[in-house]
Amino acid sequence: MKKIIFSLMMPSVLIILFILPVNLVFARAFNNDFETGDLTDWEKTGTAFDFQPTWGDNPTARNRNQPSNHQGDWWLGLFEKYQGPDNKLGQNAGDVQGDGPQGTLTSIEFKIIGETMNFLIGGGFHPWENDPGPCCVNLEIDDEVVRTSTGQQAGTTETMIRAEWDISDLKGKTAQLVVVDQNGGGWGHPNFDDVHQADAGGKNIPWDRVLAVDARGKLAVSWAQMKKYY
Ligand SMILES: [Ca+2]
Ligand SMILES: [Ca+2]
Repeated sequence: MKKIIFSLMMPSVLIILFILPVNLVFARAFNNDFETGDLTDWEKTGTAFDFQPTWGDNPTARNRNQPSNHQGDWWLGLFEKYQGPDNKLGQNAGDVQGDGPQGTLTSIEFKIIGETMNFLIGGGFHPWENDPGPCCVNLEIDDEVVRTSTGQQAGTTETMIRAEWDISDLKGKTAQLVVVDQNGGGWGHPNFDDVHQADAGGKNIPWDRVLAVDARGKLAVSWAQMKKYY
């Protein structure tokens, strides 16, 4: 009798231990485009990101004649200080924080599984290398910068364009993105939005699939542990 009850219960135990963690992890997406309207999945230092992400085409709202070219509603515009029509901070469209504030914004960890990484970038030309006050976006592995991009050198502009890194040699590594504003002077701010990894065909890989890679490792362990009980 005990054996029958055990046999009946075992599938339920398997479902709870096997399926539940998978669902929880597979539902996970990364705030890669700031469309949460906040800095979920990112950790800031300093003051540059205190009023980020910014909402809408604020450069156009302040007659800059350099449209932001952002994706969705929200993006990182480090000169801007406008968090949308519903903000309770007394901000108005066109408000700015200027170039003064500095800081960094670091993403959660993720696996490199794509061939390339692409994103929107604009703002000042202050490269990570050879500039005492960099404004840039870096890809870091073990706290070491392995890729970096900054705004355009010729015709510096708020308007973001899509940039791409070849990351094929980094596959399997665990990485983080870091947005850097270490410049309080002229054009001392980066703009950034909508980052993706892409496959060999250039197709963006959904972030929930990227973040599920770790889960597969955990899944294999759970399954091996379950088999021991049989
Ligand atoms: Ca966005
Ligand atoms: Ca700045």
